[in-house]
Amino acid sequence: MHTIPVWKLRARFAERLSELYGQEVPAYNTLVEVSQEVNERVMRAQGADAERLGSISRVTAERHGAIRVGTPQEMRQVSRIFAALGMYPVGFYDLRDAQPSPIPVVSTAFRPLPREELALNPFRVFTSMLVPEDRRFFDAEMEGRLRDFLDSRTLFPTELLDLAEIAIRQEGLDEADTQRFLDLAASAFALSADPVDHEWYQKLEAISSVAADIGGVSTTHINHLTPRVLDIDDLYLSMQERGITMIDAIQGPPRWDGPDVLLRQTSFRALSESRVFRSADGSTFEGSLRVRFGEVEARGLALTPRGRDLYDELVARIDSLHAINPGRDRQDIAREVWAASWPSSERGFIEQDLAFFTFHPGDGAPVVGTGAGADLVSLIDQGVVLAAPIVYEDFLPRSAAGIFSSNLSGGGSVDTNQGGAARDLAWMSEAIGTPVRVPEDIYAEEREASLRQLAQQLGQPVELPIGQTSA
Ligand code: OOG
Ligand code: NI
Repeated sequence: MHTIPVWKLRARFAERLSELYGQEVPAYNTLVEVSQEVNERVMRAQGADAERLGSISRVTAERHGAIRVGTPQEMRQVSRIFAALGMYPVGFYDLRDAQPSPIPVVSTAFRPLPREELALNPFRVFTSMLVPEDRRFFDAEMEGRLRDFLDSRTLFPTELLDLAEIAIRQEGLDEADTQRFLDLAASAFALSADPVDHEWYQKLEAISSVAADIGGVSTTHINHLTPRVLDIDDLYLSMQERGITMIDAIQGPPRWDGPDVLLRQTSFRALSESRVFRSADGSTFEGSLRVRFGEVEARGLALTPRGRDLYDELVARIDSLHAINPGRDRQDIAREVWAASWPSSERGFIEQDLAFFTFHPGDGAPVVGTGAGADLVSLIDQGVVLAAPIVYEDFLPRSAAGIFSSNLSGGGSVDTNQGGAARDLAWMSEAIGTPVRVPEDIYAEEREASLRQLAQQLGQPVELPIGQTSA
């Protein structure tokens, strides 16, 4: 039997979803087209530098999608489908206290873990799960009705789940099973033609349109598919030139002259799609829903916990400066704060332990082993060691909240006097039945592994700056 390896299943699945989403949401095709134009422009202008945070073949194929499910059981099932594609849960995001609009979900992202797998195909899916037990959103009666509704539906057919188990066991599938698996998986993520119970949907929508999108319909669906661009400011303007209205701003860090960090995202608003509804008397009628949108992203350096603390502090500073001076453009304030607070080069990020890198032998003359730990920054300055940035592979809760809320149809209702159900990474791990990894732990392991190897190659231990643990 010729086995299609897991990474290829993942790449083919990402392609299938891209085709599907392009048919369902044609503006997505424009977004992909413009993203490719932007990436080609950046490649022409910057040459090899453009590929510092990922090869152009990776970036061109790179997508993230998002789905929303209702129950731990649905979460477990989808986690098996993703495991078959070599994607595992990373990060815990609680969007219930998001501003400006709280969303009754907790989320994780399924993605490949090792660098080599990411390089082969980095497909990831931001996956949110409803919290019907949260009394700030749902009273006991609504919780009960939601549970009954969710427990009675089947998102993923048994045949699909069985094929996922085979793929996990065999680390791939033969061609016939691959095709069947991809057909079933893509159709599980497609928009359903099932009539939507109008009264029930509206009742949920009054609480939260995300709750309605999850618990008001009989299936799940991919709600956006995001290409990666090398210049998101160019993309933003180019989309507007094509007549597509984007949300007000790019979410995340500002554009500036130093290294990009984490993640910058922007989107166009959900478009109205026609759907069939069923009214209380059983008759059906054609209506429309706005839930699916287009998003695009640019990725930067993965920040260390120290870098992340600084990032969070700066975002808070930008917020308070903006609150004092609401007439000023937030982006202008952000650029000033950025320029005043971050080092302007990757070297500075290494020196101050702000971002993750891997380290490799360079062409510089090898230093004679002294036995003592050699200082990494001076080895880099001497050309003995080369630093390669680790790109941020995860998400930002604030941008996620911004993306969610720019697409909400109504304000929803939240009763802040009620208690919320406790949820955290440990809870999510338990619910999925597989450990949810902490993003920074994965980046740190990668850095450690490169330092261990470097120490061997140089024949002497190498020390990270500012007392960071080294190999
Ligand atoms: C997910 C929104 C979050 C991102 O890129 O931050 C997200 C959703 O709308 O379900 O995809
Ligand atoms: Ni997204």
